[in-house]
Amino acid sequence: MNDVLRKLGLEGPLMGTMTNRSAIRCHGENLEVFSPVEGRCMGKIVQASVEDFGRVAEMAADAFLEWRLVPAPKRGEVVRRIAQAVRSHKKDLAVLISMEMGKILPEAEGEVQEMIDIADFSVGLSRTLYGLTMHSERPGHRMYEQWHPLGPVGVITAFNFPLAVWSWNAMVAMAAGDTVIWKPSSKTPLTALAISTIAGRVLEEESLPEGILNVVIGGRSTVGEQLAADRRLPLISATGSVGMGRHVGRTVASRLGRALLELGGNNGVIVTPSADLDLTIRAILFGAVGTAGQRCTTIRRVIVHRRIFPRFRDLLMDAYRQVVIGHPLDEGVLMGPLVDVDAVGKMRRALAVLEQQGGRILYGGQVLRGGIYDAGTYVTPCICEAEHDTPIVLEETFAPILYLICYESLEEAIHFHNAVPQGLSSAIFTNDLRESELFLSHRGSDCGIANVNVGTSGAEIGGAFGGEKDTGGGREAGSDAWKWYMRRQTTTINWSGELPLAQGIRFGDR
Ligand code: UN1
Repeated sequence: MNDVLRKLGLEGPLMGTMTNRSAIRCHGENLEVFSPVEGRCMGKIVQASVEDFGRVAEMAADAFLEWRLVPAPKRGEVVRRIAQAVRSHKKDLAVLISMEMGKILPEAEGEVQEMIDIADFSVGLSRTLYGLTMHSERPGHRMYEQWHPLGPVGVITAFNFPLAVWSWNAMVAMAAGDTVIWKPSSKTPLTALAISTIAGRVLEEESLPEGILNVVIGGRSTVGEQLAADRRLPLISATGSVGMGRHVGRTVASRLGRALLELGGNNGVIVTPSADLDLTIRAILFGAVGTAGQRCTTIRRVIVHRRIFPRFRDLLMDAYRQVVIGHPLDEGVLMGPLVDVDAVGKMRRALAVLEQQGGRILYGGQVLRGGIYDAGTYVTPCICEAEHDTPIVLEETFAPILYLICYESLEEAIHFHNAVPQGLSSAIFTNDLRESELFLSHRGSDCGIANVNVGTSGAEIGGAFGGEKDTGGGREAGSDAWKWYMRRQTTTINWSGELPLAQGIRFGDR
């Protein structure tokens, strides 16, 4: 591990801010970063104070004035070089992610790949920031809309995707001509400093001004509050819990800023009698147990037709019994630890509440002990039986707990599916065209993502990512999500020599 930290430039006492590649002296409290894998301290960081944040915000605002002048395709060229640099550090970054938050190495490598993909996407984007042209109702007039860089953008991210979520924002924002101030989760600051060093080196080699990509590591109540309230930041993109999003959303709204919120999910899948059960079980296993149930896209509810319920339940329990739980860097391990002991406590409490509310644990949910397990962060993934409206089922517990719910008709299944406050990702497993079309129709899933015969997690970057209701309504990553990061301007040009008014208004005509 020390070797990886050295290769990524993370030795010695670390500062909690970076502007491009330069660390700024910080004056906040010390932060010790513990790995959930063996419970050891991985690094120490002096966090940013409110004043330190202010200095970084000023630099980001100044850098924006220059960065926005670089032609978009040239900005794309810088992003392309960052993607290249990430490719050459893929393995080291993945090991760091695994050790810092516990996901298994293949998933951590997938996360780094997700950054490479969005960077490549943003290179193309830098030449395709298209605006529409429209026909004017007035003779001799031309109308079109154009997209300008927006400003310095604040990005708040969670521990579970310590690299990818920032990159969906930062790479797109860079192509758009914005600068970025990133507040990573205090559980995963090392990954943030590592990628900032890699990207910052490219910015330095390109002789770009300090302050294009910035990190500020600090508490929610200090740095987080300042970031959300700072009028210099026209857009705040926040990923995390519904509670955090509500708070940030309120603060940003009170200054009439733009908030892009990607919050909790409570993702359900419907399994109908025509489903290919082998494929379904494999998809659900990845969706529910992958990242130890700590993705916002994790499958949390499976709504199964009564006729196939017993068979489905038994097959799924068999699959869960095969899951190897252990060191996330070891081959063959499918599930690493939860992010910390606190997360284990929350899982245990949710299971106790479920039982009080009439639900039943069918498999798993134990805290493991002995050897590496003594870190206290390893659990067995859990399958439960519940009603669709059992109160705890309506909440997102960020842990590998899966609720099985029984249904009779597809209309009822869709009702059960949509009857939760969150609306991120969803899926149906069926080989019946009518069932899948109903699920995808306006009478079907109410989520931002709706899949057929594919689980709810593991989305590709090409699509817009985000969800409805308590998930916050934001869209990040591909498609036209870039529009959040730019300022739209509608333009009318009169080349006629006359002054006809729109709507046929005559005003003081002689
Ligand atoms: C998240 O958990 O916040 O679709 C993001 C997925 C990943 C991203 C998840 N591409 O599961």
